[in-house]
Amino acid sequence: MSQSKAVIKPYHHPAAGWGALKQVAAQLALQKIPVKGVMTLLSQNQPDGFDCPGCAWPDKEHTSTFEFCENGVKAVAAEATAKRVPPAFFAQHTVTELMGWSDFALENEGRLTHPMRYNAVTDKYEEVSWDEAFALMATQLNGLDHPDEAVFYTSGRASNEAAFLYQLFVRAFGTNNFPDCSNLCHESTSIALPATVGIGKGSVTLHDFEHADTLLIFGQNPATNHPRMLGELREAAKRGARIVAINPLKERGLERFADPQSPFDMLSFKGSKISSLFIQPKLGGDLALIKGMIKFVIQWDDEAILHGTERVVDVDFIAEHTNNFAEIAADARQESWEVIVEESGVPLAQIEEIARIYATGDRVIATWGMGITQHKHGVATIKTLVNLMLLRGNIGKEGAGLCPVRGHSNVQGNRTVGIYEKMPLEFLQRLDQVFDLNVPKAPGYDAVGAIEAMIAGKVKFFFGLGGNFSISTPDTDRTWQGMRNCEMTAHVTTKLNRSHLVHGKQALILPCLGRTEIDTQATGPQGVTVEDSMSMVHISYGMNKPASPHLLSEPAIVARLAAATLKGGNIPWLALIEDYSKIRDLIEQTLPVAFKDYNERIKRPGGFRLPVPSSERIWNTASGKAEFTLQAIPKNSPIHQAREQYGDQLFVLMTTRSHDQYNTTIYGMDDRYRGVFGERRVIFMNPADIARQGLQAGDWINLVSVWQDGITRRADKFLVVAYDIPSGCLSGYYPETNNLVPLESVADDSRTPTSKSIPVIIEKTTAPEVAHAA
Ligand SMILES: Nc1nc2c(c(=O)[nH]1)N[C@H]1C(S)=C(S)[C@@H](COP(=O)(O)OP(=O)(O)OC[C@H]3O[C@@H](n4cnc5c(=O)[nH]c(N)nc54)[C@H](O)[C@@H]3O)O[C@H]1N2
Ligand SMILES: Nc1nc2c(c(=O)[nH]1)N[C@H]1C(S)=C(S)[C@@H](COP(=O)(O)OP(=O)(O)OC[C@H]3O[C@@H](n4cnc5c(=O)[nH]c(N)nc54)[C@H](O)[C@@H]3O)O[C@H]1N2
Ligand SMILES: [Mo]
Repeated sequence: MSQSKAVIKPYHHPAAGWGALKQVAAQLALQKIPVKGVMTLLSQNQPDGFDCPGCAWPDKEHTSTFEFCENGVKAVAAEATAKRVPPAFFAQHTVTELMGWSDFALENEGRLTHPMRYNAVTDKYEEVSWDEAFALMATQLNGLDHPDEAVFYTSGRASNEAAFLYQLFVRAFGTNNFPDCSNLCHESTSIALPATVGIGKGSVTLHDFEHADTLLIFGQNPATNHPRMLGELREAAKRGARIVAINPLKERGLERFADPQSPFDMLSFKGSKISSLFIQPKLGGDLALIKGMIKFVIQWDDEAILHGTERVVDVDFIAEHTNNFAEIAADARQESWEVIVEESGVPLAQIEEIARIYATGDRVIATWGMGITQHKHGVATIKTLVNLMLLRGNIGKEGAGLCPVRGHSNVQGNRTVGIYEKMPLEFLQRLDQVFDLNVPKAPGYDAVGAIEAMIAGKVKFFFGLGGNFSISTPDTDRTWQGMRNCEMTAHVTTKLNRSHLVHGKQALILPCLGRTEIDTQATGPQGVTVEDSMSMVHISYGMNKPASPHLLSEPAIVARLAAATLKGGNIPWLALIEDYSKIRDLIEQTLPVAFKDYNERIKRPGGFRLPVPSSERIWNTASGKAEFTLQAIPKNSPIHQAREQYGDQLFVLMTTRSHDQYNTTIYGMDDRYRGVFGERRVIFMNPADIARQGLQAGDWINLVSVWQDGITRRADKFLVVAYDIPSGCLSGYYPETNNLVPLESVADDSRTPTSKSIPVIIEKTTAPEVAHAA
């Protein structure tokens, strides 16, 4: 009999609702947060409060009353935890022993309190002073043969102030090696949008959500990952807007939602209906599906021309604002319906239905997440979506536009202020001017490039400003080999995680303040600024007492590292952190248009919006117009090739988040809306596939990747769960399945790992010997 504690029980309630309140109570208990701590949670996203370290979804006005968000509360509770990891903890446990702990168990120990240094003789981390830690890193950095032997990772939670100082230090040191979490996330968006609409950011604001009549939600699970977005969706649905969810997995959270602030929703137990139509393409089928929608629109438009009725495409917009309409219209006319249906996995009648919804909407917003970006053809899919939206002028008008939904709370801001391995030359030259530098101009390593270089022994120093690089990245076994090749690894961090255990020959843990904590510098408490997914920049003040008196802020860590490493130079690193408004002044000097009157404008409640020209129908492309681009439906991808070899034994695996995690931070073992409790090693599978494989729900399987490079990649012992997912598709959780993603399996042009399309075969196995410890 299986010893797993798994309970599989379909969820029939709406998203949020009472379940959310129950989970919040459980999380507060787990983090040992007393009732008065709840006040902290309530001050998040208030005018004088801190920006929620959860997702990048914007706040209503940033001044409105508290919006309840279950996963926001979990994110804050995880940081505000009363539990601590002092040096005494490390004295008791070797790194080898800690490697046997689960990711949940590691972070569940609580907040790190002191800087720590790895001692290879005892295999333990030991307390080190900050001065010593900075001196060690400076010696290591200055001893490299070339600055490019160092890489500097960023996780998108760092503030604009920390990120700007960081990129300035790293470039002054001499490299553009900036792998970041964006490389693993929305990079496909950041490549597709500038080429087509002139800027890599979304064009909509919350105001547009209030005026849209049609919403297309592609490849995104807002009930779990952007719960506050459900408020906008519920309002839209109530207004009569049509909402279409496009997702291979029947995500319960996209169907109904109970707003904890609405007594009616809560007492009726039913909540509000969200999506009016749920389309289930096969994994990676979106490009073909969108092309099918375009083909219908063109067909109906051709009929309108023939009959002299009102045109279906927006003729004036196309003429004034776009290029290449004739080419993509001709391409759509010649595309075969068979190919569209086969490659999308969506029946023709449904493609027609969603196309009709699109074509009859006057104000359409398209949103997307990781279900679109993390595919080999992620960039091409987003460009195809832009084609669709341009057809009817759905960009740059009220109630319509492009809405990539970002992940980390300041991932977009990090890019704006320079965290990018190939920042535009204009920005780099500006740094030279403002700071009298000669920063390197050649592109650095992205995330995948950094791992390849580490494996090849070309990188000796790894520095992480937040995040959990060892397991948020693909090809875990090989990534670990790369990390262990380094001479030194150092992580700025709040909690113990796997990346501290998979370390270089020397290793440092540098514990920092979280965003919820009061950051006191020479001139008093400091605020930091962040940019949300809709380009709104606002200030955030911590309210909690720091978890330990030995913590430094992220800007302080960067400034002190810079001061220790770069002798001479004219940047007064230590003076800059006395008052963060000085850092903001430097950001303004570097980017004078976007950040004009930076320090003044953040005083306004809600902050200010950075310029997004596409919102105004100004297209910063080479031609000055929005570009329709020709995109082919992929017919010979690694998935097609693997299927040729393995037939219906071949499955395509996606890796997603459960409801109880924040990326690699695991809050608990449940995935409430998908009806899974007490187990993370599960694989969702179509019932007919389960039968065809001679399996039953509740059996255990191993997964093996199909990739032609002679490397065996496997992930063992997963429980089979029957689910409403297309035949041939599987879903499992990240990071347990990351070892299956080949490092070389990246999206064309953006190099984002293809975390949503991994070709695998399955093997039946037996239940694990012992239940997977929490
Ligand atoms: N609570 C919580 N909030 C978070 C995070 C978290 O881990 N926990 N992470 C943050 C981060 S960094 C990010 S990037 C975002 C991620 O938020 P999401 O973009 O929602 O990310 P995933 O959980 O990976 O879910 C991807 C969704 O896409 C669907 N999907 C997969 N493949 C395809 C496909 O081929 N086509 C279509 N149409 N759909 C597909 C999946 O079924 C799933 O519903 O959330 C952010 N917010
Ligand atoms: N297979 C697969 N892999 C994926 C994905 C997927 O969908 N599937 N998604 C990808 C995506 S979208 C992303 S964004 C990446 C995320 O990758 P990362 O950003 O690298 O990972 P996180 O899990 O968000 O980082 C968590 C750690 O950040 C630290 N931390 C938390 N708060 C702070 C803080 O305020 N300051 C500092 N310095 N540290 C802090 C804590 O120590 C915690 O352990 O993962 C990617 N990997
Ligand atoms: Mo992300």
